[in-house]
Amino acid sequence: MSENPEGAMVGRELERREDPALVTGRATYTDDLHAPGMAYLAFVRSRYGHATVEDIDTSDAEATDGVLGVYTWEDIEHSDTPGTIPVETGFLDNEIPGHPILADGRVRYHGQPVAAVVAEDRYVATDAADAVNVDYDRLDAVTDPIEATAEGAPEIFEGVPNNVVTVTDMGDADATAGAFEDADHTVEIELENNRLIANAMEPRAALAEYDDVEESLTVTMTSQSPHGHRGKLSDTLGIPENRIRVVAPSVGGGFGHKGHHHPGEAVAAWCSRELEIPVKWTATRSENYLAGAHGRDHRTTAELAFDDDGTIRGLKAETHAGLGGYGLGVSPALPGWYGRLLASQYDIPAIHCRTHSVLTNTAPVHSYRGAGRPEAIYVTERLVDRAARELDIDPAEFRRHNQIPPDAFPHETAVGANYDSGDYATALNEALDAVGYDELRTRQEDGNGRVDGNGRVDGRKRDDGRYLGIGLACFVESTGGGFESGVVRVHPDGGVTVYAGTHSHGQGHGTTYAQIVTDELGVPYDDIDVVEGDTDRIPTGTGTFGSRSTIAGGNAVAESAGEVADKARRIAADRLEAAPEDIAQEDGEFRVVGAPDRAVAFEQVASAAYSRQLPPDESAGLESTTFYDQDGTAYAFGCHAAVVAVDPESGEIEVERYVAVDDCGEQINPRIVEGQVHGGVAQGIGQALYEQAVYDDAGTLVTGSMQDYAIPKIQQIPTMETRSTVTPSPTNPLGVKGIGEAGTIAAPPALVNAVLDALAPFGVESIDMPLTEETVWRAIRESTN
Ligand code: MCN
Repeated sequence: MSENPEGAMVGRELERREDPALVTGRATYTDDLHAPGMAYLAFVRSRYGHATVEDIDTSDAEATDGVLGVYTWEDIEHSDTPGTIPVETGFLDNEIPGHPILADGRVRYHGQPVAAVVAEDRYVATDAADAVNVDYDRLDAVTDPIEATAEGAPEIFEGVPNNVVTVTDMGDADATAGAFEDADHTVEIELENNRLIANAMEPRAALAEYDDVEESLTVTMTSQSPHGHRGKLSDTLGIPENRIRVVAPSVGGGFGHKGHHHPGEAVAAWCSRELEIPVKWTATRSENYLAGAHGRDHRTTAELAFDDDGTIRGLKAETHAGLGGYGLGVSPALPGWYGRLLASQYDIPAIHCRTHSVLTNTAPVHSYRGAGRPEAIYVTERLVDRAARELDIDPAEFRRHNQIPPDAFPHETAVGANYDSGDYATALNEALDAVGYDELRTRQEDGNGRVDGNGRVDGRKRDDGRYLGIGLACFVESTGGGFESGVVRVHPDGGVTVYAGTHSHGQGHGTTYAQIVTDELGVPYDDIDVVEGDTDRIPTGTGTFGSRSTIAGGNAVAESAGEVADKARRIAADRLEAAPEDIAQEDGEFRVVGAPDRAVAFEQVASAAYSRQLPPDESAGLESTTFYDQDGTAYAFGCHAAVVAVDPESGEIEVERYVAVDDCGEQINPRIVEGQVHGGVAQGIGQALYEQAVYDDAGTLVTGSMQDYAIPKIQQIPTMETRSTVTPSPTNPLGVKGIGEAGTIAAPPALVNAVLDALAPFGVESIDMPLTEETVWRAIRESTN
């Protein structure tokens, strides 16, 4: 690493350089863009959850002034385009076709695109879409993933018996059964991981521009994974990848669902090719609710086996995961991977998890911030609390007793996860210390000696009539994975551009990648630009999801920067007639050690790299490309603690304290790390207390707008107290682990455990998210009656 003129930048709490444009409204989003001659696309969407499409009458829409085209599946079929977003079926038990970009005679979820209308004006397009008359024959619908597997349930795809696309077993069923037989105690819980909808500031949008002379397509769109979208557009439209450019400008957040390929972008591209004009589509918020990929939707029965002294012997889980009406990409396989994290922080000798991936008449389900890890940790942390209560052991003590000790890493769990490094007890202790755990428990126990009507001591009850609850969530999070490209290019004037295959949509890569490169290269931070989100400027990329960017993209740009720094040093040595090992880099110059007057500026070296002044065995140019592939998975971890006050009369919950202790290895920028924790916890609070996508029995989404689907407002988010520990990851040279999803993983179990703790005097043992006032009130009434 070179000496930076400004001192080391990695580890500094720099403000995000991208924020001024974002917070002053000057950033460019897809819907801000206008192309000459551009037309607007609107969809006719299915009104029903399950139906055959008998007839589509487009005549009124076609006759509307300003309408340029009205299209159905027949038009797609006749255009000799595949027209179907593929499902990666190789690993599935059942062959399911992909998602047709317009309905091919059947609709399988409310909101599925049935026809497309392109018009000169956005409002004309919407009105004309309303004028399309679709004749449906309704079919019975099923929206619950357990009911969908029952005998006689409506069949969603032919050839997929009981709507089960695949069943995945993880761990050792026999060993787990043995552990359960031998253990002193077992507890069982049933729980639902509620279905969620992503709420980015800009809903999904695409501006498609087909060039019929070049036979090439440019799609500017809300993407977390531009190269991934390019590949899917290629498959769906039959256009080779080298003729497609995907650009992702500011997207206003993604939270997972902008990594998946939906019909909207592909239909916009198809219409642009058909009409030979640019076509823009911007989903309304309600369209995003109806037909953007949803998240979670697990129903689980789980059991824990443990001994009198609190030692966990085994864990069993059986999960039905709703996939929605179609698979999208790898979505049918995703539920099968979730079991990989069920060991959480604990040394559990035997685990078995069976997951059923089930079609339902609902919007497709794919990854939503956390993608399987929140679901797994929720199961384990709920079980652990339940077991501690069964033994009347303090839940912190129960956890501590079972945590994998720091000297046991690397550690392979019973479900095959290879934990790289960890110090779980320290994170737990930090959280307990920060929240003042012992004092809170003493306060709960002492209470004021009240006895409720059933003769139970309710020490948790406070003078204001509300009940005090404390909840913990210890967690691990698999982060990183896949290769990533990182290019560092020094221009002849010494300026630097960094290109990475990831995409920042709120994470601040423009800041953190520049921090990494400035340290490696020894050039000023402000001289480094970071470019992401353009398949024509970046060689290739996997994209941003799975909290992988810092590990994969960060190490890719670090390695490239290191190679460029080595070459710059060799060129400087040649110009200074010294050996490279005798060259030091200081204050933007290369100097011969011991001869400070013999120096050459970085700019001169850059210029020499593009001239005939190169050393004889050096090639021209000063840039490097790395395709970085991480060695294993980095497991971030932490412990979050929530303190709640629950009013038993109204069911209202107040989150009085929220403490987050996170460990993401070395931190590039602690301020950004903290911001990521804040955002993730806010989303986790949303899942725990407010959010749920609800369908009625006919498959109609009844939470189709922000009036019905409650995302938390700022006054519902408590002030968070954040701390961190640092356990470097041996999987990568920067020693980093991801942080982008930690909050969504930890907050739901911390909060639900806190509320169950508060409700213990009422005998409430289980409750499902979201913990609305009504849910809490009913749980109290049902358990005390
Ligand atoms: N970071 C760091 N040191 C570390 C780890 C991370 O300084 N040890 C910094 C990174 O350099 C980066 C940020 O923290 O600037 C997040 O990094 P990382 O954990 O690698 O996660 P990704 O950048 O891959 O982001 C993905 C993750 C996911 S999967 C979702 S979903 C998500 C999230 O991040 N969606 C977000 N955070 C979001 N934040 C915003 N504002 N908007 C979204 O849509």
